[in-house]
Amino acid sequence: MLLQTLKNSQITDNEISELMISQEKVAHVQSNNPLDHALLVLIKSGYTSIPVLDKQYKVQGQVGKAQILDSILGMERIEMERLHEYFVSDVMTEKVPRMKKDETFGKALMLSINHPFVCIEDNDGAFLGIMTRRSILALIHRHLEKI
Ligand code: 2BA
Repeated sequence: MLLQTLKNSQITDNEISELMISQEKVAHVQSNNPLDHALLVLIKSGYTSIPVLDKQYKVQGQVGKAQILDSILGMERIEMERLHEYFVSDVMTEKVPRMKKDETFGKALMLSINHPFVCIEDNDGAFLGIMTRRSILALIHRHLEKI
């Protein structure tokens, strides 16, 4: 019933843009960045995990605090002095949910079940921004209020 309502409701281009945090506001790193830089960006931004982009602003994957700390976990302590030995490419995962801007809201909703954010790309694969679980839930809430 809810899904049908959402499928039938016209989610306009405007709303998709509204949902998206645009690229310039998304905290991100590049795969050739040293790991200490990536940890700094993650700590300063407050996010658990952020997109990894290449020089052409194409999505390569994502990296999170847990992966970084795991890579420098010693037998008895976190060996922070080893941070500069690694690059983002050593610990990132290429698994990142992604979709094109003109794909359906249903796809974004489905992806957000298992992922806190979805990367949005244009037809050439350039990174446009992210759609977060929070903005997807907010849109559903807005549509439910209209029923
Ligand atoms: P998390 O970092 O695990 O954040 C989970 C939720 O906690 C966020 O959900 C948000 O509601 C809140 N939160 C965390 N850090 C925050 C902060 N610095 N300021 C305000 N609220 C904060 P969502 O907003 O749905 O975001 C889902 C995921 O999308 C985040 O997961 C993060 O991985 C990513 N994300 C969100 N905004 C981002 C941005 N501007 N740059 C990079 N990644 C972002």
